[in-house]
Amino acid sequence: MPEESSPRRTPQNVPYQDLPHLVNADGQYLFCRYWKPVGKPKALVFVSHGAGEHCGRYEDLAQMLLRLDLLVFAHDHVGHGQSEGERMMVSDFHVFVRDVLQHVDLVQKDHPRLPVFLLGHSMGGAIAILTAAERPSHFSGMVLISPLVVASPESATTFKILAAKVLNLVMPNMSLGPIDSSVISRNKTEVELYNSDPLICRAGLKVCFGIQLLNAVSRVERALPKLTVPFLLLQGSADRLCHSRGAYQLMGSARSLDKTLKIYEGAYHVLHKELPEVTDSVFQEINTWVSQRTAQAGAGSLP
Ligand code: XOV
Repeated sequence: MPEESSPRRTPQNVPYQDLPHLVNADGQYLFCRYWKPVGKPKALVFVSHGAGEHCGRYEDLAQMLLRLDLLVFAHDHVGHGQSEGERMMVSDFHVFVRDVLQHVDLVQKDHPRLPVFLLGHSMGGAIAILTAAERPSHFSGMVLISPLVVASPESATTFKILAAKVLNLVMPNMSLGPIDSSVISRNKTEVELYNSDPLICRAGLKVCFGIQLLNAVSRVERALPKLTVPFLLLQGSADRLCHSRGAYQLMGSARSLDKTLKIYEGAYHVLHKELPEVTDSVFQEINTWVSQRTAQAGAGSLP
């Protein structure tokens, strides 16, 4: 049968030939997004989304970075959004990291010598940290919005971790239950958008995926003392999905000389979709931080 008659399609049944995409090292098709400035970009930014969500949720952040003349690019991680792979499954957490490095290398081929930044939220933050750790001095900076650094004390008690490890051997596909959407954000509109987005996987987190998240946490912990990339870290004090303890651990352990932490008192997990006073500040902080680090030599002052 000729190839044209059976094109690869997204889980939503759209042919990949009609969409920006890449093929990863396992032959899986990943849906990509690009926000390209009209002129020559000042820098590149890869956006790394979190567990269960997709990169379309970063449209507003990408538009803001685009207005700074940055080329913003992203893909839906394997098992997410419009990419292939069983929903919220990954053979090993490193697959996420490997795919990000492939995409970064691909875009950098067209833009050699431009600085590259990473922006990651939650699980996407853990991916960003591990990506930066794998390529010391490759990345010019990293923006982390409530990154996954420690396992949440609620979802991962010592007992639950042990139970998950045992369960993974006998029932890897058992559900640990879905993320409670009310703890995502205090902004009711954003919780509703999360609950109604067809590209979000709201099914229960499988034991085998929980194990990969725990692997990520322990790899991040080991990577931190080697981390030298400049970063901006934003964290809500009332975050119940990624505890603020993780942010303090990141600040304390990372070797980076240029590191900034901003805590949002009372804010929940998805700071870029929180109450307007929080989200406006998040956008402003990211704008200022990135602007200062992408300015032409002599144009700005840095710590
Ligand atoms: C675990 C386990 C761990 C957004 C995201 C991981 C929130 C969704 C958390 C669960 C079981 C070990 C949940 C939140 C991305 C990180 C989500 C999102 C669960 N943000 N995480 O806008 O990535 O939509 O963690 F065994 Cl560590």
